[in-house]
Amino acid sequence: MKVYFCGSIRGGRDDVHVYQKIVHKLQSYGSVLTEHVSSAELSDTGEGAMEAGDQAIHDRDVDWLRQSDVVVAEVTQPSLGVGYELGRAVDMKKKVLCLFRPSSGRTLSAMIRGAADGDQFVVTDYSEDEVEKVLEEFFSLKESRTNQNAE
Ligand code: 6IA
Repeated sequence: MKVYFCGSIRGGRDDVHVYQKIVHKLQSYGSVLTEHVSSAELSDTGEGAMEAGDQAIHDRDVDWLRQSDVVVAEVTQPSLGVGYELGRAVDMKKKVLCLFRPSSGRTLSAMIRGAADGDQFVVTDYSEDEVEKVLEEFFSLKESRTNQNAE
């Protein structure tokens, strides 16, 4: 399974330690195409980034998004890039899980919360200590639905 993980980069790197936990867990389900998003070396100013220009980054990421089987986004830290990726993912009819931490004191965008349909586009409120359990539940449900559809 190919997983596309979205997390804020230029939107701010405050939650990078949470992205690391998520990516680590996602790697037990398949290959994470965007592992670099969780890199502690990557800063919002581009420090630690490859020399690719913005267009190359965009084109490569959209290509990975197309290849992916599932999209998981940590949406607590608002990011234009993550919002854009989610819009493209919906258009590509990808299965999407958005993870939001209410303890941040933020209110999630209505365009993300309001897109939830409980099936193809799932939005889950969680706290950092339950992130692994939330991912386990999502992937076991996803598997059982895939098996049902195959029968
Ligand atoms: O607007 P943001 O930068 O917060 O958007 C973050 C999202 O866009 C992530 O989920 C990534 O998949 C994607 N993205 C944005 N920038 C990059 C990038 N290098 N490399 C790969 N994916 C990216 C940018 C480095 C930059 C700080 C010079």
